[in-house]
Order: sequence, then C-alpha cells, then structure tokens
Amino acid sequence: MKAVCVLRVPPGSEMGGTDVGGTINFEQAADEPVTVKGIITGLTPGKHGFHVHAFGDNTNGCISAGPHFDLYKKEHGGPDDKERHVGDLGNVVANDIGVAKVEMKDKTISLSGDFSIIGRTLVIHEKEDDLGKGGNQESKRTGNAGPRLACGVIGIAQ
Ligand SMILES: [Cu+2]
Ligand SMILES: [Zn+2]
Repeated sequence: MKAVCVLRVPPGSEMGGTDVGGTINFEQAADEPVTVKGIITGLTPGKHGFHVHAFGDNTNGCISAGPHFDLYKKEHGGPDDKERHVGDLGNVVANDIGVAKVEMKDKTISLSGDFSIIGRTLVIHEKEDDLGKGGNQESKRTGNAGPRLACGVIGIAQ
C-alpha cells in the first residue's frame, strides 16, 4: 500500500512569507514497517519536528490538524520510544541550504487499521522536537517543536 502527502504553507498562515514545501511518500508491505521518504525544502538548517497530527482538517491552516495522532493517551516521545504518540516521527534534518532528505522506517504508524495515518495531517515544525526529554510539561505533549511551518493531508497513492 502507498500513500503520499504534499506539504505546503496554508493560505493565511501565521507562517506566511516562509516558503516551506515538499512531498513525502509512504509505503508499506503487509505487517512491515512503513517507509517514509521524500524531500522538504525552504527550511532553516538543522532539526525540525515531524509528526502525524490527529485530523485531516486544514480549514484553519495547520492548526486545525489538532494534536499529535495518539490512540492510547500516551505521552510525547521519540520514534524509538515505547512511550510515544502514534504520530511521533521525531525530527528531520535540513542541510545548510535548507533541504531535508527524509528517509525513515517506522514500526508504529501504519497505512491500514487502527494505526492508519491515511486522512490525517503530516506537519513540519519550526523547531527541533526534544522527543519528550525537554524536562517540562510541554515536552511531554509536543516536544517543544514550536509553530507549524507547513502541513498536508496524507492520502492514498496509486
Ligand atoms: Cu507536530
Ligand atoms: Zn507527540
């Protein structure tokens, strides 16, 4: 099964003026981890939080995507942690010209069933995700990743 997401800065966004964008492809064979691959451009160099948020609703820009996709009221964490939201994909790293090449495998998200990310929103953040280790309450909710730079709904691909 395959899925795709086009990340863009929504019209009227608080991040208007930034030109972040990209395309992320998802692929999964039965009972295998999901391969997440793509390119995001227009970033500042360094790490940026990268999550699947609960709703495929961009009516109020990336904000209406809601909190991190979470099935069991877990705390925020990193992709390799047991205690994590389903949507916690960690960080992507942009190079010195602001391009992040994304290539990861994730065992928690899925393209079908309860853990399916189809119809939910992928978000790229302004700041680094501290993976729940920031030592404050917000770290256990959002990883202190800051404003949502760009987002897009994850859809079924051919
Ligand atoms: Cu997020
Ligand atoms: Zn989270």
